[in-house]
Amino acid sequence: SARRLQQTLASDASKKRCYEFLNMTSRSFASVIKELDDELRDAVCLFYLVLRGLDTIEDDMTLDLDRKVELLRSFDQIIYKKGWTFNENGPNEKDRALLVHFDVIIDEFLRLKPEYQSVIANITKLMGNGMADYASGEHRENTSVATIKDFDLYCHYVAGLVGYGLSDLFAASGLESEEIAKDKALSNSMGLFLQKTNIIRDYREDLDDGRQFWPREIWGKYADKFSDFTKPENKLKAQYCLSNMVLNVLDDVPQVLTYLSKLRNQSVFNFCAIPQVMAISTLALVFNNLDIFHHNIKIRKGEAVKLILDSTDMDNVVSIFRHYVFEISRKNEATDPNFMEISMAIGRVSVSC
Ligand code: PS7
Ligand code: MN
Ligand code: MN
Ligand code: MN
Ligand code: MN
Ligand code: MN
Repeated sequence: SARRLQQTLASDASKKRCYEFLNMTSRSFASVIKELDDELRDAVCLFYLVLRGLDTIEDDMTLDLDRKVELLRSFDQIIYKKGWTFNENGPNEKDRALLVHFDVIIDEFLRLKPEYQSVIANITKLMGNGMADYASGEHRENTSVATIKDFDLYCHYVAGLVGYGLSDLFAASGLESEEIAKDKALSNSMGLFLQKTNIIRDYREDLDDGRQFWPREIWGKYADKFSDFTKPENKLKAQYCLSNMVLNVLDDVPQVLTYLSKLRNQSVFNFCAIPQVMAISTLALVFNNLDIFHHNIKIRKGEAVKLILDSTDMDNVVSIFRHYVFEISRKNEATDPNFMEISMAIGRVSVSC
């Protein structure tokens, strides 16, 4: 009928706009999401956009705190409110356009199969509440994350939960077996490895934005103030603090490799593996690299392209991990207080792959 046709055309247009928002807001995920098979692609795209909206609220340091907490805690309901848009003014956070036109994302979210909708809403609820706890000062000392346990919990909320949700979507699509969604610790590690590496690399950017994610339990061993690492007289302390952070992240590598080895679908494998190989190469780049205390560093474009082309199967991914873990062990210095523990963590990675 004419009405059906009109609805189909409207839906094609809003789906197209969602993919435009994806290209606009995601540096790294857009290309791997677009390569996913079938209906899983749309579900993951909408999952990304919903969480990108939530993270934009979390990251907005100009928003009134009570209002922020209210939005974060109710975001899982907002995604069901047809026509909802974010109208508060305030300086432009770079992803704000997505929230201003959030009605488009809601329309497409509501067109997903109910199974996909409920996975996304469930994770959004858990993440939004976790973000709200941290934004309102729980688990923190002043502005910093206090303990390693708090650090792990924060990373669980903002990234480990993404791992849970993605595994649930893979299973719901039938492209992967139900097994992949059962081992929560493996899915959590997939997110933690990405998030912790991002937090190390973004030391300076986050500090300049007034945000501190490194746990005091680690950095407090090396300085009195988190910003002290930018001072030239603290170079050595900064290097040792950084190596302690890298040591902390290496913990998750064996679980990441175990998770990847369980995947069966090629498009899902590429989607999962590419961000992880980018992270291990970033980790090798930041290790003992004092530039991170002054400006943003990134792996070179050519290296990133090569990694994407090479991440085709488990054997190749294991070779890539071995290569970068070897780079880390080559840079590991005997005078570093973390030398021995880093050697042991590398040993654990080596037996796992
Ligand atoms: C749904 C693909 C594959 C089992 C927006 C992918 C920000 C590192 O510093 O944007 O804010 O710029 O560079 C992604 C597990 C989450 C964890 C988390 C959702 C992998 C909102 C990614 C992405 C699980 C909270 C992006 C966690 O970093 O950060 C989808 C398996 C969003 C994944 C945030 C961070 C993601 C992140 P920045 P980025
Ligand atoms: Mn980023
Ligand atoms: Mn954030
Ligand atoms: Mn962010
Ligand atoms: Mn970051
Ligand atoms: Mn950022």
